[in-house]
Amino acid sequence: MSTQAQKEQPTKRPIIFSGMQPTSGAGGLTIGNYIGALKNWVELQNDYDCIYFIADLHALTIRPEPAALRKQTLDVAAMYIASGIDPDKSVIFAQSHVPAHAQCAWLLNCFASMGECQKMTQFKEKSEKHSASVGLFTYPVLQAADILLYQTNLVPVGADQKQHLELSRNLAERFNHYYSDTFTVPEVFIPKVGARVMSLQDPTKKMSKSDENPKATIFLTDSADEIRNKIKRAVTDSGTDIRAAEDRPAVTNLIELYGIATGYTQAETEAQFESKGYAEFKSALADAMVAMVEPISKRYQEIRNDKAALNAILKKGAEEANRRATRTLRKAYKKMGMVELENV
Ligand code: ATP
Ligand code: LTN
Repeated sequence: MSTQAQKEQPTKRPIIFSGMQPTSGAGGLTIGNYIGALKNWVELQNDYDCIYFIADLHALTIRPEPAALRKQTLDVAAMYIASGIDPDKSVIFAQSHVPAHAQCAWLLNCFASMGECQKMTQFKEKSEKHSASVGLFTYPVLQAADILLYQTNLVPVGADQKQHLELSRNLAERFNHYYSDTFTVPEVFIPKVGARVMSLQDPTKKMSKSDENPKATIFLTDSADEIRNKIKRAVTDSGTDIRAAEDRPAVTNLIELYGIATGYTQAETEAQFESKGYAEFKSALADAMVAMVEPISKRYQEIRNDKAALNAILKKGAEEANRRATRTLRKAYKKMGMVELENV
């Protein structure tokens, strides 16, 4: 190859893949989703080949209302873009538009053991609350298929996804060992700060979009007044000082949120509020949260209202995702012994 041609070859950037379920109820995505995942996805776009999807097939494990699922899938797509995912830089698509996900999940189902799925914490927790479907049981296998189909190098997620990612890695390694190299073994990327934003009402629980108590969660669509009220009502620890410590989980969580929204370190925040009480700290935190969330919720409304543009983005994303996923699926089929038809 000539030097000129070499220069023109685009350098292959590592592949980033991640997604969220459209199981958001009325509220949509939370500041936990934003801080633990979305915010990092946006930052990674300039240096990596990024693919972000909406896990609508995963959402079926809790059997949502069809109309709600349809709406929430578009809500999540709009929220990705409002948060800064740029459809000209990253691939954005819905899982159900790429049949290879369900197909690859079947292949991996034949590689995963019952024991591996049974020990998943998320499955154990969810199946204790409701009677579980087989889909819920194999949820992490579908997640592995999502990731492995794109030859993903790095998966940016919050801390709660670590165990699922470990399973994806194990399945990739097992498959490669059995049939020869087929899938890239992905690494997990968990942010140092904000990987586990806690509930405002129970700081031992992670903030979750499906929490029954609306005061526990700040949604990215909340108004400034709603945000201020939720922070005012957030539980605190005994004592009055603004100091993070293991036995002060509520204040530690609020200090971490303040740091994320303002850029201050924990020590700087503690120094800033050294002789001040909760009321003053909470009011500053509320200002910082409103400043972080307001621009996102404003952009969100505009994007969500333009259904044709959203549809076009998802269509373009599905085309690219199908192209990439089909290539990997074919490779896996071939290695496993499926007959390839000629002239198709
Ligand atoms: P659900 O309540 O429906 O289980 P969720 O709010 O926990 O939803 P997910 O769809 O499971 O959200 O997660 C989407 C992404 O956001 C994942 O990468 C997850 O790790 C991250 N995430 C979710 N909640 C938090 C949180 N409280 N702190 C940090 N990251 C989070
Ligand atoms: N289980 C994930 C959603 C998800 C996902 C993925 C994340 C499904 N498939 C692939 C990263 C990569 C969750 O956030 N609850």
